[in-house]
Amino acid sequence: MHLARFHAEPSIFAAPGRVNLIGEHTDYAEGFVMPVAIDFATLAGISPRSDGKIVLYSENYAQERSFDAAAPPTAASKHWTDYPLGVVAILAGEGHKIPGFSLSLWGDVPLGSGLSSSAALEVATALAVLSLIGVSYPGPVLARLCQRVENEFVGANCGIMDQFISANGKENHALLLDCRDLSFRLAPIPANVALVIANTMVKHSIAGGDYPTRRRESEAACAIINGHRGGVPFLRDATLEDLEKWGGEMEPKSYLRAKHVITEDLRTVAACEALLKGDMAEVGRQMGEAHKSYSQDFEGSCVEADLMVELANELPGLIGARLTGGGFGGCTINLVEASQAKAFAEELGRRYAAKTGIEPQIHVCHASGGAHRIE
Ligand code: GAF
Repeated sequence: MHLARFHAEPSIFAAPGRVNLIGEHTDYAEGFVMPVAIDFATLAGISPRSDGKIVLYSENYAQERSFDAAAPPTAASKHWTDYPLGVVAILAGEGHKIPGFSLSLWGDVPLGSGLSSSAALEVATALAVLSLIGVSYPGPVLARLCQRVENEFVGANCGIMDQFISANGKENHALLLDCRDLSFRLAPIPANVALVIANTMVKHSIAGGDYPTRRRESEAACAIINGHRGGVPFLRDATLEDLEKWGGEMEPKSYLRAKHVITEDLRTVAACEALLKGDMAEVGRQMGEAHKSYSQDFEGSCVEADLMVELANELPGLIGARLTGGGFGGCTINLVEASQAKAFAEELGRRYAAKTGIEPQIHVCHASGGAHRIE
């Protein structure tokens, strides 16, 4: 498509979406997450132009937009171009001179389903633009730049998980990330375990509404603990004892949000240890606990996602199920014995549709590699 539209052979880059196995709303609290890159991805094809323009084309939206490379927009406009333009703005802010280029985008990460379509778009675009200007950054640095696109350009107050796994994922592995220093451990996913992603079809968004509210509530609890004993700039540094001591001074909702975040860090590290030992029953148990905490204490779930998890728990082959991603809709992640995955997916879809009248999309996936150039 790029060649036909722009009459130039593109360099092509791919960046995957992600599913988070465990560790929700812990990344911006400098805690732990354990995501996996998935088979859905965004592709970005790029070629230079000599007319000083940045021309962006989205195959998904069937839309082309043109900008002046010498003076690209510096503010978001709630349009899909915000993501590639945000990448341009952040890279320009880093001192890179951005030349004219044509960029074609195509992706199959389902939009608004909590599988990080926007992170995939940012990372694919960043790799493409960086290759054009002959710059290469280590994966963690690339992830941080793309997180800044969300925080500083798009205006979404997210953490680093999604961009990090898209840039650094490894095939057949989950990645335990310490969001404080960006160190990570890779834990192999056994070949007899499938990732079944079940889309509730309830739209998820982090840009407005509940995501920033939850973040504020949990940070308010952190500030109270920090006010008492210091050394707790983030909930990562707080303990359950802290919560018991000073929880009475917190708004009840803040207390519950903090309880989720503090216990989620413990569960996430425990789940990684279990995965490294091949103890899948323990991984599944931690995921089950994580869902309860996400739903009841963090109030980050919704009726449909709770139902999807409940139905999964009735089916043979399930290892663990929970709502994944930013919350309030989107997808559940189910670890399922591979030999049963197809039957599990069909039956889950059938039961969910029968109860809700909503036809869910259910995907049997595997852990894919991180962003790369397609030769
Ligand atoms: C969204 C955000 F983008 C992540 O940074 C993370 O906070 C997640 O929600 C919740 O764990 O995906």
